[in-house]
Amino acid sequence: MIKLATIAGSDASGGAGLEADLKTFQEYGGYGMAAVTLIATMNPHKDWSHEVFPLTEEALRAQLETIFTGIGVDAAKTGMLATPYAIELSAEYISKYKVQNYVLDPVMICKGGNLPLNPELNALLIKKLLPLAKIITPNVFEAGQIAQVETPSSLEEIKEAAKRIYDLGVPNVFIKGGSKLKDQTASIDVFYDGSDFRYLEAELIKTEWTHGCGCTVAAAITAGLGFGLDAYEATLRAKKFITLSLRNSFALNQWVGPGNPAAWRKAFN
Ligand code: PXL
Repeated sequence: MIKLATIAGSDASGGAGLEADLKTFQEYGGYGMAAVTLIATMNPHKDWSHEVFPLTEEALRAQLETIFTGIGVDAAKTGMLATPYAIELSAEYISKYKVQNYVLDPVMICKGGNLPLNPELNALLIKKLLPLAKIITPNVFEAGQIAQVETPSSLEEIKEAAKRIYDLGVPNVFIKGGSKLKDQTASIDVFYDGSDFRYLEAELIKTEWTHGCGCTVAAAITAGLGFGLDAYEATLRAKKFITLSLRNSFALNQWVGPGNPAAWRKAFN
């Protein structure tokens, strides 16, 4: 059995965070495990505003012991970390167990969230986790923050940000969210491995129900790596996975709608 781990927040609504990761791992046929960094809740009495409840350092370390020391992984990803100790502990376990297939999804904010952007936390993430990752998967906003440029708003700017992020010491960069660029008629994401830029293009799906899709892409790449694909092959497959998921996204209520990772199995069975 291929073992896949996520170190991430729990999204009580089920669409993002470790819930999205585990659903995706399952669709790929892997065995999913999760170390919970925090619990995110959404308040139906306050317009679905988010609240975040971090778990203690002790609780996080105990989970990492279970997963990395007690079981072992073929691939792992990190999502919303939100405390310095979650970053430090993730780096400690990924290094100690020499996890080669580590995907860094640098989650900084989530839509509707009231988490303030935290530059010190982002700097720590770049210092401790970026050098350990096989691939980093920022959206355009996160790419701008990491590259220390304005949020890219053209393909040229995305490429420039990808280069800068690569130069920080990560071998593969995948910038998600090219669908948000001006005048876009297709959804274009950019993959960069230090030599070639590759554009991953799919139909532009016009939906506001995109909750959790960033997490899902990173989880799909993690699963692909765990099953032995290289970083580019894993990213190509993840792009197919998210396109299907988005084509089948749906509303949970008036505020939120997730992609649908189960669309994958329906398409192939
Ligand atoms: O989609 C970003 C995200 C990641 N992780 C958790 C979240 C969210 C957004 O809601 O709740 C736990």
